[in-house]
Amino acid sequence: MTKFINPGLIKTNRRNVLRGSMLAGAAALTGAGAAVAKAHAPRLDIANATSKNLYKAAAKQSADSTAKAADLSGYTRVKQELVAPPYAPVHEQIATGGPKIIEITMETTERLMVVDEDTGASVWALTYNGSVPGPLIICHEGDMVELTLRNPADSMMEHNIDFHASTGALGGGGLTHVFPGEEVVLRWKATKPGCFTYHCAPGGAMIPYHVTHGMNGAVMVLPRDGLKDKDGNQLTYDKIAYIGEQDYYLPMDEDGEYIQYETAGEDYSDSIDAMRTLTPTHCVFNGAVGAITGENAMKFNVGETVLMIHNQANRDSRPHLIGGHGNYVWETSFSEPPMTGLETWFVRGGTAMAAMYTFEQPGVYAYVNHNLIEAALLGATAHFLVEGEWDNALMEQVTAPHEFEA
Ligand SMILES: [Cu+2]
Repeated sequence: MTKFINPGLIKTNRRNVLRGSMLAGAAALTGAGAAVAKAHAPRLDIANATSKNLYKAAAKQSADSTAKAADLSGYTRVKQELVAPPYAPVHEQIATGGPKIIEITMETTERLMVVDEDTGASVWALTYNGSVPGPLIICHEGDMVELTLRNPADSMMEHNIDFHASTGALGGGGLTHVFPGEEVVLRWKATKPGCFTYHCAPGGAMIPYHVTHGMNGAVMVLPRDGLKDKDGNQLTYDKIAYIGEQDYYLPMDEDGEYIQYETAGEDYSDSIDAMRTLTPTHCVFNGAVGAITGENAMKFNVGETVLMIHNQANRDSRPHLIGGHGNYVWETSFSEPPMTGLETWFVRGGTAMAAMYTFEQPGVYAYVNHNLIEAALLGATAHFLVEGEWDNALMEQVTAPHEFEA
């Protein structure tokens, strides 16, 4: 079947579309992408209307498909209430009962977000459910995820979703294009256990534009019998810390001040220029500088085990827990035995991964991208505040700092 993908609804032209297309061959140009709008005055209504008719045609084609209906017998339907990061939805670590169809709903909310209060940097974030990253989705291998994706009527742009955990149709991206005021329902089967990213992928240069405006998140597909070490022993966690690392490329004026925009999408051409540098102005955890530091620190107790899920949809990262370790680290699949005792681990750009640690000492732990420039200057730092009894056997300040005699 054919799906029409409009690679750009805002201030674009055919040359940009072709140069930016990551879906050559998969994307049929609609011509709407050639509707060049004036800078800062995108004629989205025209572009949207043109594409909409083509989408309707594609939907009809899809409806005429002769493919066999999926056998849903044996599945139980459940709803998963998604929650804002850094928290995880209520879930079972070890699946009880048979496979489930997990119903979730996400809205493609476009909202102005402050990225750094100190500099006034802000972004018209493109989000799933209003947060950067989008909410964490959790299921088990063999379950189906049934997503209702709703694009609010007051949105400026079309959106969709590509689930790296799914199989077919550009990860569902080809079947989920929704224009403002539309909703779509996609069901996909979780066949591979692990943590996976999901992100918006409307086509062409709009793909990195949406992804670097916050439109990404993670799915965790647990093995039905839960996590195991290399010898098959059960591993469980007490809490999840869901970290979405976001690289932003925010346009600046000649004076080096961050430009403020009136509406979502207005920064499109400036953003494309900034993105071309491949040099992010910010690398932050959960949308903004300080989103998980200071008063926003996550709280744990000594003896608690945390599963740190790290999502980076666009760029490599190297998380490190200062003062702790990755006791068990799954950089790729839950089918592989976890690596153990890591100091720093790796997030391939375009993935989510998991690391497990049990706290042994109280205090403040900094969870950072150990490119320390990105951690300290660009924002990639989170704080974990851990309470409990200090263990002198593990560490002790034998003598406090004092002047020594020369
Ligand atoms: Cu989008």
